[in-house]
Amino acid sequence: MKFIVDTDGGVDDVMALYFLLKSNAEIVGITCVGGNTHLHHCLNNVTALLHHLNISCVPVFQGAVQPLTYELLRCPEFMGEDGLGDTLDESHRQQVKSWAAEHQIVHADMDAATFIVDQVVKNQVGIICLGPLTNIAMAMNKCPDIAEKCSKLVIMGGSTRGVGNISEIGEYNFYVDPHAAHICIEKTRWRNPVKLVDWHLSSIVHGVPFDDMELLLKKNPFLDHISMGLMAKVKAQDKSFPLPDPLCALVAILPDHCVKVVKKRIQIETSEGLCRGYSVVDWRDDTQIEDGIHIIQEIDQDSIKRLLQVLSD
Ligand SMILES: [Ca+2]
Repeated sequence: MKFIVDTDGGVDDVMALYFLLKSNAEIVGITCVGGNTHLHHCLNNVTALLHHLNISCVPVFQGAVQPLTYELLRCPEFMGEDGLGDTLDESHRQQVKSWAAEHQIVHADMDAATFIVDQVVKNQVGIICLGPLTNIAMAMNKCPDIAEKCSKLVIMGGSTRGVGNISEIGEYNFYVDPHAAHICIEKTRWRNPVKLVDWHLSSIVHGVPFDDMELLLKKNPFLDHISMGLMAKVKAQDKSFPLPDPLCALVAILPDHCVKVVKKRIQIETSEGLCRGYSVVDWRDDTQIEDGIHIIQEIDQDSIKRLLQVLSD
């Protein structure tokens, strides 16, 4: 199946893209959105990965600089100013820029939402969403038909059990652009139920033990370098290393390895305040419902091992 990857260019986004590209997933394009870092840094980070892997056949598109309604809220304390822990020096950046220009990696003639509409309508591609959902909501607003055409929508976002990361109960992607999450999760009935990889799954259920993560990164100097700062921050406050975006990528290309999935209605709190961005799940009704989101609750260990193996290569 063909996919667009929509990303906000942080450390785990780059890991997810690394996993997808190394797994030979059919990526027809990468769309960037302002989130963990500013849009221009996101473009640079994605092209830095493509340069590292010497892949020049995947086009990159510029999307939204800001969320639909709120001001952009980044988290440089975790991912640095540039989204990769400020680890790439200026000469490396310049080298990547020249390479990207030479190979025409970034397509400035088409914005991300237009590319998404074009590919979904023409080719019924799926979308893997690793950042705030601004680009997808803009594509929906531009052409509501994409809901009927999109073969698969897999989203990293939300927190279905009340444990947040950017606030007490708010997960970053939904918190930053809750209006876009509302459009994509609550308002739109997609052809196939949305698959949701939430913060609870990423941090509590499938957090990777630090020893395992450090062993893996030792074998991959590129990923090790960009994740040094994040690793130190996470070690200081968490019990394990979460891989939200790589898990989202895993669910997209190996859906049969989701061993526990529930279908539930979810609403998104859009107003400012304590519960901003919260993904409110209706856990009351256990009967089958017509509409609803597939919340991934557990992924089998074999596929997690495969993910870690690819990341260490
Ligand atoms: Ca992300």
